[in-house]
Amino acid sequence: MGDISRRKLITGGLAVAAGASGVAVAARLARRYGLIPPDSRGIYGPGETLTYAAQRLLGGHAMAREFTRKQISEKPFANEVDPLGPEFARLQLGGFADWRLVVDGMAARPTSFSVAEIKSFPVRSQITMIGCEEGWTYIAEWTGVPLSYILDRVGTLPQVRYVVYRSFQPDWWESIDMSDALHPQTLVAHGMNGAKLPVPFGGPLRLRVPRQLGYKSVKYITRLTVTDNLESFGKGVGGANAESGYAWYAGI
Ligand SMILES: Nc1nc2c(c(=O)[nH]1)N[C@H]1C(S)=C(S)[C@@H](COP(=O)(O)O)O[C@H]1N2
Ligand SMILES: [Mo]
Repeated sequence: MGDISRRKLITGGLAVAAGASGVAVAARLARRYGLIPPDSRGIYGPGETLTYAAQRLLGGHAMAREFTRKQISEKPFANEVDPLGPEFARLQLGGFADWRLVVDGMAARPTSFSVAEIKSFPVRSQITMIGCEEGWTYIAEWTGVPLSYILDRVGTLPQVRYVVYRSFQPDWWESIDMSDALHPQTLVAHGMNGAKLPVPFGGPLRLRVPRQLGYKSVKYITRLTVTDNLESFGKGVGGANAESGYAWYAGI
């Protein structure tokens, strides 16, 4: 059975279960299997819960489509960001030698890495599509270290369920579950199309989450925090975008 029809079947099945046996039963099942996204407000965001649950029941390890070199967009579109300010300019002038990526939270060995250290880790490249919720997309080759490698190095504790990631831009932070965090295509990216990751595209470091919409691929990352809950971060819905009404889970 193709992916699409399987997906319809499972989504439909959950919806039928919700209708037939009551939302409470569906909610109890979803909670039991860890299928409730943080922005669902329990059972009151049934749309978000069904999308997330359906995706996770399909198995978290489906790959985002990869393209060929020929399909790389000639003119990738950098979505404009708010001014980065004088401190960023100082760091950039120094070739980002002073940039740090802090990795903390529920880890055996919390630490921080320089960009040079990150670049010394095993690299993976992939040609994937990034898409904005506003409708445009482009295809690029992204190079970086799998997030799973970094999580391994710091020794995340077994109860960890999410990775929260923050940007140099204080208004930009997001989180993903472990299915996406450990996914082989989720990268701490430092390269794009064979060159250093340009600043407009998030350099020096960007989290690239190709299985979700563009807004989950946060630019200028400075901190990764592993945690077993999202309640203590911001308003408790898992990200700046979810706080302003977008879905926390933006799977594509
Ligand atoms: N720090 C930061 N990360 C960000 C943004 C931003 O404004 N600041 N915009 C997001 C949005 S809405 C999208 S769609 C993508 C755009 O990626 P692009 O500039 O490579 O097209 O970056 C995301 N990451
Ligand atoms: Mo976007």
